[in-house]
Amino acid sequence: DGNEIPVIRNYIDENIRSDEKSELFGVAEGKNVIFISAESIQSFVINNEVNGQEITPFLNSLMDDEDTYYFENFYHQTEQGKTSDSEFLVENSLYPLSRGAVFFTHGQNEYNATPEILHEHDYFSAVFHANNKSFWNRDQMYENINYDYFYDIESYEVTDENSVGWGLKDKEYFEQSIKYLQSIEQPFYTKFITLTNHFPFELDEEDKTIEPYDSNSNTLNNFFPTVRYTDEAIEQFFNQLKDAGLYEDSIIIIMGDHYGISANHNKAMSQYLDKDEITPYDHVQLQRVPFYIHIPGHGKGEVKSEIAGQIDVKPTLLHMLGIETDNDIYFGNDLFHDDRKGFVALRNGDFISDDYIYTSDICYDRQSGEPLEADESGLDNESATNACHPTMEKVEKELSLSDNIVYGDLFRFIDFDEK
Ligand code: GP9
Ligand code: MN
Repeated sequence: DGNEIPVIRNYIDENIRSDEKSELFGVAEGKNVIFISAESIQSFVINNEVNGQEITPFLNSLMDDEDTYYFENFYHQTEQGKTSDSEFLVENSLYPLSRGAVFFTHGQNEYNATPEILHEHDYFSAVFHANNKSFWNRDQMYENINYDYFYDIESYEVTDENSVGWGLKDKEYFEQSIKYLQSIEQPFYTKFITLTNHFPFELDEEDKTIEPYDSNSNTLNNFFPTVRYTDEAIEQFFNQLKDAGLYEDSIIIIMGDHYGISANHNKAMSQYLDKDEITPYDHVQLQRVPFYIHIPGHGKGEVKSEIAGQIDVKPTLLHMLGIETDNDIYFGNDLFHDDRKGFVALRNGDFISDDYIYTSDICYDRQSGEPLEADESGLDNESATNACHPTMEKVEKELSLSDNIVYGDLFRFIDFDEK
């Protein structure tokens, strides 16, 4: 019956929300938003090589661009709902569920998602994704959170020649999307979900511009050429946006949705990364995905090292658009604000804090990657793990408050428009 709402609001006011406006508040007011959800791209490929060749030349150059903010310690926070979980995090700044896909199980809940909020600010919103509309229950969820239009597979011309793996190749997909983007009302809020760099990373020979890696994992081996393909597709999309006259008045956000290479490939991964083994600490660090905010003409971009996650996208974006979130309920921070909560919660209760990484019941020093345990300073194992305890409790609390909202459909009881 909504009795928990004051508790939740109190938590947000004390731990999440900041009273002051961030440095970039309003920087993109009235601009179009082009959000690219880049399938399975992990941060370890950025500024890295395979067989002596750059994997992502375009994304590397974008990172150095003066109009771009790149977040090098940005984590995905998804679970079994994969892409749909990342969408849920981005649109709502709520956590997905620890089992199943919230898009399916709670697709009919009341939300206060970004498209709904932007609707109130005269934005037209659309998703572009060349898959069946009901995959991940997207058709229902998108309608529920007020997306104006979903350009699903029916909007694309898909043939044997222009498809590979899961479907329409990314280059074809962007190419075919431009005409729709030109036809919709501005300002728009749009989401583009790529597909080619999806497990098992199939690619036609003619599209392979770099060679696969050589290890016992074909999954990891083939990952690199498909990542490069998507990198080229995004570069091409930037050029098409410029040609279409859509670039200048837009901001472009690129985010990896979740990992592509699971822990099943740790042996090959340790070979690639030239490590003896992938420790639990390394595994958490591999959950970093690229996050770019590109603001044409801004000139003040930089590489940001502060910890961040998908939960932070909604408040960051809304504030950039000059939209206040005083009455909203969300668990992320504006990434352009110094006043932040200091941890990124993974869905399984593991976390990254400014100082520590907690996983597999081990408290690691974040900088060194060394477990805190009995050492010269006389700390016993238990008190070493205790260094992580205060944040463990906060993470647990935050995840459970978010779960209460989803399981209880608590937003039914709130009118977010009333001030
Ligand atoms: C399917 C695409 C991939 O439409 O988003 O989904 P995933 O398997 O990555 O969740
Ligand atoms: Mn995905």
